Amino acid sequence: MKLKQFVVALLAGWFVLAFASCSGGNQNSGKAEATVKETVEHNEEAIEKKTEEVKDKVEESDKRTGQKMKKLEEHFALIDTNADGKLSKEEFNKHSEEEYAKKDRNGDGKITADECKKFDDFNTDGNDFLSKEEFMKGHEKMFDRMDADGNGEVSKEEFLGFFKEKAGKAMKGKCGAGKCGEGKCGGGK
Ligand SMILES: [Ca+2]
Ligand SMILES: [Ca+2]
Ligand SMILES: [Ca+2]
Repeated sequence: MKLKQFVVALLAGWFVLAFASCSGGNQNSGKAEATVKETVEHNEEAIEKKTEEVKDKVEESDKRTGQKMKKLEEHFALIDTNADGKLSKEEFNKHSEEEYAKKDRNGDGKITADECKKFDDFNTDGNDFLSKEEFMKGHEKMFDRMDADGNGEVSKEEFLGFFKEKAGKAMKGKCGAGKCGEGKCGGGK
């Protein structure tokens, strides 16, 4: 779709150019015609080249998105321990607990800012580490946000939708105020 729009825009640009060249009087119409022909050929080449470039870029980005979605789906399957295609709060909490244990490498019950991108959001008491309670509460809030229809379970669609929306927001550069990197603490990594 984007590719098509791009090509259309390029073609529109070419018509404007061609028209401008043609409307320069007819004294040198032969010469002008040759110039237009040259311009056309040149532009066709340029369009072809650009089209290929854009196509490559779109393919690359599709591939990246595909990989990301695949990772998210794998992550969902990992949390969905009874494999019923839905995440219960129990499943999600259990996963959060495991994530906490993983992140707290030296096992002192503290997670520091560099170990968790959601640190500021989760660190409700404002000290310099996340307690397990803070980590769990933060993830519970995240669960509620993911559960878009509020039925107490997170479906795969809700899960993927949550991270898709987040990715969209990040792409638009609206990720201020500590909203970036959401889910990096275990929700969607
Ligand atoms: Ca489940
Ligand atoms: Ca804390
Ligand atoms: Ca739900």
